[in-house]
Amino acid sequence: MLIRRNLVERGFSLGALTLLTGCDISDNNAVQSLLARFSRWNDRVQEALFSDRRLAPTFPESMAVKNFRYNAWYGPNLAPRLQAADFRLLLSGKIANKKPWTVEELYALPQVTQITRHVCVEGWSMIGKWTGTPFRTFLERVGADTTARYVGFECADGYYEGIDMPTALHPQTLMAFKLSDDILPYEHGFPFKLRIPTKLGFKNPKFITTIYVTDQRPRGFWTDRGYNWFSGS
Ligand SMILES: Nc1nc2c(c(=O)[nH]1)N[C@H]1C(S)=C(S)[C@@H](COP(=O)(O)O)O[C@H]1N2
Ligand SMILES: [Mo]
Repeated sequence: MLIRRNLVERGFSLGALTLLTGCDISDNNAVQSLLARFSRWNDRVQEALFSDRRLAPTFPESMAVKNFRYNAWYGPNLAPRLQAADFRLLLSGKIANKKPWTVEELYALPQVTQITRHVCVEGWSMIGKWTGTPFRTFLERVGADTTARYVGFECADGYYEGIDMPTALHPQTLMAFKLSDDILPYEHGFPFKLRIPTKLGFKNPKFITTIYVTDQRPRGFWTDRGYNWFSGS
């Protein structure tokens, strides 16, 4: 446990190091490639240590905030406003039934509630209450090949992310339809977002329009900009 903690912390401080040291170090290709190599090694170790039995902490309802903070690389006024009437969730890759899903169909899935902490690398965290269907339930419904290695996401704002299959099947990984008992507001990802309490905030994609199952590791918007791919426990 202690070892895992250290590795995870080292993963985060690697990102912090890159930020802190600024241009000098990032101009240096040798240092850059060493950091990248270390980061990839770190991803492999974290992936190997990941256990689907290890749960993120949950909290009492009284600790959940009502007005959850918004974040994206642009302001809330520019956030996509996906409309229920014409929204279709597209599926591709190693999935048996690729029929697109409407909001009504999604919201008819069985649901659970969880109160967990969202941690953003930008230095804030917040406890929220999310309600939705376990992602595992959805993947089973559509006949996803759960022996494949990854699940990838494409989003309406051009964001993209991916997670390893053990994380996709983790019992706390949700397709969240509600935040604080209300249908997810537009800026938080209506009609749903992926809520993964074992991961940093940037690995929780919003405005998802396509889900695909693949053996090739999907790229991530922030990973392409220097953050660690695994970024979680
Ligand atoms: N499509 C999309 N998803 C995204 C982002 C984004 O910019 N676009 N930002 C990520 C980051 S860095 C954070 S901290 C959370 C913020 O989610 P929230 O607005 O619901 O708090 O969304 C994540 N998912
Ligand atoms: Mo974030």
